[in-house]
Amino acid sequence: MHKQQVIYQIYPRSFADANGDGIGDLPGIMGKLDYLADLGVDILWLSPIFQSPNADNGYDISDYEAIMPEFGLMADFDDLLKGVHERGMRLIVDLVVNHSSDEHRWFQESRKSKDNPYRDYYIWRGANGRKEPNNWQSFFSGPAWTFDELTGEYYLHLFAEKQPDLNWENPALRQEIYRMMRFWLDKGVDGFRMDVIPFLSKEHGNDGRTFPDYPDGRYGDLTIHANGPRIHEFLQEMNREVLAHYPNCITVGEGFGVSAEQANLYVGVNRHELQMIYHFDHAVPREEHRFLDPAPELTLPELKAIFAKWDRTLDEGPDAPGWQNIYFGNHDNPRVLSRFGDPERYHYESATLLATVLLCQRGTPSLYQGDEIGMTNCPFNSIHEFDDIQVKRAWNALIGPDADVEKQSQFLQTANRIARDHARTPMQWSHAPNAGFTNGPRTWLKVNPNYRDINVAKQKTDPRSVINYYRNLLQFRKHTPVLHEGTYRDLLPEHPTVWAFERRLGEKILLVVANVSGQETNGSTGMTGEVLLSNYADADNTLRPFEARILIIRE
Ligand code: ISL
Ligand code: CA
Repeated sequence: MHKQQVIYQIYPRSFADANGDGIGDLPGIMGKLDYLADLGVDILWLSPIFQSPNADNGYDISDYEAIMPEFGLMADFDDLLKGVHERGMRLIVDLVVNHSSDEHRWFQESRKSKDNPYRDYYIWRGANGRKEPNNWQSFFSGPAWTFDELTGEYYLHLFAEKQPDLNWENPALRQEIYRMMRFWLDKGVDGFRMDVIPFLSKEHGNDGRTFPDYPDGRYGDLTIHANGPRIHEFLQEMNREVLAHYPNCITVGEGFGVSAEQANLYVGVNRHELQMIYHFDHAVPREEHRFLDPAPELTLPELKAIFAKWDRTLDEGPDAPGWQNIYFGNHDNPRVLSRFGDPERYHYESATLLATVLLCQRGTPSLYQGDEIGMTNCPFNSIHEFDDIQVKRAWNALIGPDADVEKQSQFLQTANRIARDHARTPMQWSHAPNAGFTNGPRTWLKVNPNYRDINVAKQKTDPRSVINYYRNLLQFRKHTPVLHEGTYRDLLPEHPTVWAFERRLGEKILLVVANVSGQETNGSTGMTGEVLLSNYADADNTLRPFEARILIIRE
């Protein structure tokens, strides 16, 4: 079922604002369900919509069974879920259970005293004569431990101090999570995207209590916290206790820190853990030091190799086959069009090429809101224009108050390449003020100034537009089984600018040929066949800038 389907990720804060407060909300999404159904996507993934103080825009939950007031009421959610189902779509919510908000009542109780019944819902340790219990670092700069005066101990938070890690060693906590999952599934929710799920199990020392320092050479490498000793025990328990009782439940694991070789431990068909996982091998590296020392962008051969490796390893090994959720964009990465396309010179061609490559790969694709109209990175002119806690914490850690201008501009230049905010600027619906995202006077985050040129309304009526190419391609994909189950083979793995691959299912062979560059290819790629779909009106035997074609080969 999920192998034919396409996921569309909505970042509710930035999708559509129905009450004019400049913040996206559930009624806003409700108003766009016909748009989404018409686009042709199948499963909507909502980034967190639950009660939260928004230290990390909802990835810090203070009540797992209440809707964030800024987003609306539970009645709005019930209407939305009904509306999604009436249109034949499904809805999955974001399960953020590696950590909660420090404003969750569990944590408020836990911090009251060492013998509070909720104490062990979280991970508390003494300093043992050190500065912190060990040298673990947070994703959002600084130590992963914060001292709590009242009980004189530290609590663990791999993310912000307002995101204390939940203690999955505690069976009572696990049962609370399973009960909450059933609450949403019994309401009719169709499944979960599982936030940093590989991190639930933490590596303990031999005494079962101390946490070992980072080993030499891996200080601050947070992927070390993934794939802990009991992670598969916990996920198999979650499956036994919850997921197995809801056979249509969709589960997508955020596979941060999971290698291709480890993937089938999570998604192998007989593992009874998760249905699919997405990886980070092509995500933009964003550890703190990257804000001054950015990693070079992937070359095309490197990107192709990542896709080929993951496709191959899911078919190999004792737990094969597995399945993956593939993507180019999400709320944690800059816009894919700005990474691998050329929005200035070839906006339509490069946006539609990226759509073609992604939607013809093997795996369940996730589209990210706005990619279907070719939204791009946004110019942020000062640190004050950014919202993301990760950017702000890195700025404070790297650029103190007296940093020289050179260092400040270096940080801003890099943040304008890698920050997560690029994916979080308001969806661009029309050329109306604030891109039609809100009728109110302001928005919670800057609107990309290019919204007059790039917006839904302008493209809807244009037959040669990014969104209409997506609609056609989504329909094509829906009716082309070789794209669901067919094998994948990269035909030109070393070619510096052309991505050419084959999908094969029985006698059916499809070729996808894409020129991921602004230069026309010299001479033919030798890939010939009947053109089924292309982002150019005609086809000759060279590939023009960002030209993508889907060919059928009749053997
Ligand atoms: O900084 C990152 C990796 O270098 C981010 O991609 C992100 O922190 C990480 O991938 C985990 O992501 C998930 O958990 C975070 C939240 O900030 C992200 O938005 C979420 O997708 C904490 O819940
Ligand atoms: Ca609103």
